[in-house]
Amino acid sequence: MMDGRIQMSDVRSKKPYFWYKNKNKMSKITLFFLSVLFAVTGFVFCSSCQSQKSANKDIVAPAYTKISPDFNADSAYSFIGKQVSFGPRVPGTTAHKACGDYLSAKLAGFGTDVFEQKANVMHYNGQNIEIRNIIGSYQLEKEKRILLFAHWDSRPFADEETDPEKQNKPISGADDGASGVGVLLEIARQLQKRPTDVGIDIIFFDLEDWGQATFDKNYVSGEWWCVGSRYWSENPHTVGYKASYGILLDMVGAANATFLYEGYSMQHASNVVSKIWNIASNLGYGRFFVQRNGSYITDDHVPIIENRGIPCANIINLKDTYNGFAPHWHTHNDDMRNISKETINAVGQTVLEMIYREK
Ligand code: AHN
Ligand code: ZN
Repeated sequence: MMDGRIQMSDVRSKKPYFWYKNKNKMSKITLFFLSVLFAVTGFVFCSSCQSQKSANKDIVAPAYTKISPDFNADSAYSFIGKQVSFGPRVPGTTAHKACGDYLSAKLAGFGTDVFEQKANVMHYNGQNIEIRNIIGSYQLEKEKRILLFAHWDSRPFADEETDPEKQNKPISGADDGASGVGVLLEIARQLQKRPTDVGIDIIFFDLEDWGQATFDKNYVSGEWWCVGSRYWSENPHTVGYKASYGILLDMVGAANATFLYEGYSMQHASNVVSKIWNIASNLGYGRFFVQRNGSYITDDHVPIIENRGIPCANIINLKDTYNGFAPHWHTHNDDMRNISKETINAVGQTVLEMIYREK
């Protein structure tokens, strides 16, 4: 009983096997093994704690490294203001001609190969309108290409106004038209400084916004929206033009804009949409790029999807209003007061990041 060996009675009394009735007799060897055991379990436990901590850190805050150059919202803002300063860019007017010349010169100045596509189309009112699509291309030798586009014309009437007097006047279109073009001009300025791995084509489409007015009682059936992009989609400036995908910027300038998942974009380019919206979220622009379904909008991306088979995503400010758009849409409130540098920065930086990540 007193020789230090384990007794059956000790086991039954649930004392651990290394329990000794006489602690003084605990052998030095046993003490040594015990301390080794504690040291090893302590080390294993602590190191597993450490790795657990760093694993948790990775899950909570995934590191995202922006690889694109900084988009300059002041610069984009000034390009929007310049377009608006010409007056409404209604096809057939001197303001339209002057703004077209400005856009073409800007694209050339930013180092693109410029191609202007001109054509005459018959519109629903019997008017013959000359359209002018303005195209700027980077690195034409590259086979893999991405298409970025916006419309540069502005609507000849303000049919969302209630006063008939106001309805018949053309809108400034700071958001509806000029914003997308302004953001793309700033992207072009960045592309001149540092090229992407893929080729980029920028197209400013004409005659997007002369769809028949809601107040017009002589309804004429036909495709009266997106005429410039439809023309180009059937007659591309280079034979068999192809791009991996396209991104349309339409009404991307308003404060608190919400870019929902537009219907046709989801139907034909859901992978492009998820990439764009994920990048926006990673860059901290989730407030603008809301991950929620929006409505289907007949816009410049539709003829390009249909006729060229290019998957296109539309970045467009969609709202839960009766017409689906922001309150200034097709009214005289669509002027520079609506343009937010925060919004154009979110859009410009997201699109830049998207194209600089392309290999
Ligand atoms: C429709 O209202 C069906 N499409 C409008 C597309 C548009 C007009 N984008 C800007 N202005
Ligand atoms: Zn419009």
